[in-house]
Amino acid sequence: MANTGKARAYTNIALIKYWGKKDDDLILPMNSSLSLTLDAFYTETTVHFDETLKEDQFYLNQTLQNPTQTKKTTRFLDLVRHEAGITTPAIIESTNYVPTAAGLASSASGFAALAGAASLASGLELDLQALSCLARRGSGSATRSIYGGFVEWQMGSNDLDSYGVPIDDASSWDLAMLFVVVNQKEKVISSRDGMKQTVATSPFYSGWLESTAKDLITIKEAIKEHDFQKLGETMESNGLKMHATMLGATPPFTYWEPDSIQAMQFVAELRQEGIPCYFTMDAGPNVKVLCHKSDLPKIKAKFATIFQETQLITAYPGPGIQLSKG
Ligand code: 2P0
Repeated sequence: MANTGKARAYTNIALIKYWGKKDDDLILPMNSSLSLTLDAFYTETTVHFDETLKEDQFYLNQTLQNPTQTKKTTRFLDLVRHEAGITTPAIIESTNYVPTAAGLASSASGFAALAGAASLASGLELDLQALSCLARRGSGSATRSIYGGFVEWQMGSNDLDSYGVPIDDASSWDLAMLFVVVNQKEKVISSRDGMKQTVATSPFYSGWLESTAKDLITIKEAIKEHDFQKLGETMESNGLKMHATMLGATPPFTYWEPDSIQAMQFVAELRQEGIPCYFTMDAGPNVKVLCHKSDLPKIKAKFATIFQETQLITAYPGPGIQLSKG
C-alpha cells in the first residue's frame, strides 16, 4: 500500500444544473447535468494512512477540525477503507485555493480531491470513471470535477453507472467566467436541504425535470457547434428554472439577494449594448457571468462601476484532477 496520496481538483460550475436526488445515500441525481471546470478555485488534499493513529485527523486550511467537522470526511474515507479492505485511520490535509477571501470554497473540488488522494493512498487503483463514482458519494457536484472543460454527469440508475463524462476540454473556445461575489457568508439553506425540500414539495419540479432533459440536449449541440449564443441562452434559462422551483417549494425559499438581481439585470443590459454574456446562479447569492475571453476586460470594467473590484473574480476553463503518490 502506498500509504500516501495527493490530489488537486478544480471546482466546476453547472450550466445545466443538478437539483434533486433520487437516492440520498448513493447520491444519485434526478437529472443529468453539465458543467464547466474552472481554473480559479481548487482544492489540494493529501491523505496518509497511519497505523499509529487512533482516529482520523482532518486539517482544513492548516487548522485541525473537531470531531463534528471531521464526520463527513471520515464517513467518506470509510467507503474507501471498506473498498480497500483496511481499517487504518488517516491524516487528511486539505487546502482550498480561492483567490482573495471570496468564501467560494466548494464541495465539488473538495470531495473530488479527497476521492483522488484517498483512493491512491489506500492502494485502490481506480480509473477516472470509478473515481468519478467515488467522488459522487461525497458530493454530487464532485462527480464532474474529475475532468476538465465541459463535463456531463450522466445520472444513471445505480452506484456504478452515475458518473462524469468529458464532453469537450473547452480549449478551442475563448471562454471566461466572471464571478460576481455578492455575499461571502455561509448559506442559510444548504443545497442538500434545499434540493430535498424542492423535490418533496414544489409543484414546478416535474416541469423542471422535463425541460432540463431538453436543455441538456440543446447545450450539447451548442458545445459541438461552438454556438456561444445558444450555449449562453440555454445556461441562463436552465439556471432560472432551477431557482423558480424553489419559489414553488413549501415553505418557499430563494438564494437571491438584491445585489444578485442587480447583477443579473446588468448582464441583460450589457447584452443590449451588444456584449454577449449570460449569467447563472447556484445555491447562493453569487452571480457567474459566462463570456468570451476577449470581452472579459470590458465586462469586468463595466461591473466595476457598480461592484467593488474585490467582488469580481475571473476564471477560465480548467483541467481535470491531478494525482500523485506520496
Ligand atoms: C450544481 N448545485 O449542479 C448544483 C446547482 C447547486 C446548484 O451541485 O448534496 O454540494 O453534496 O450532492 O453537489 C450543489 O450541490 O450537493 C450543486 P450534494 P452539492 O452544481
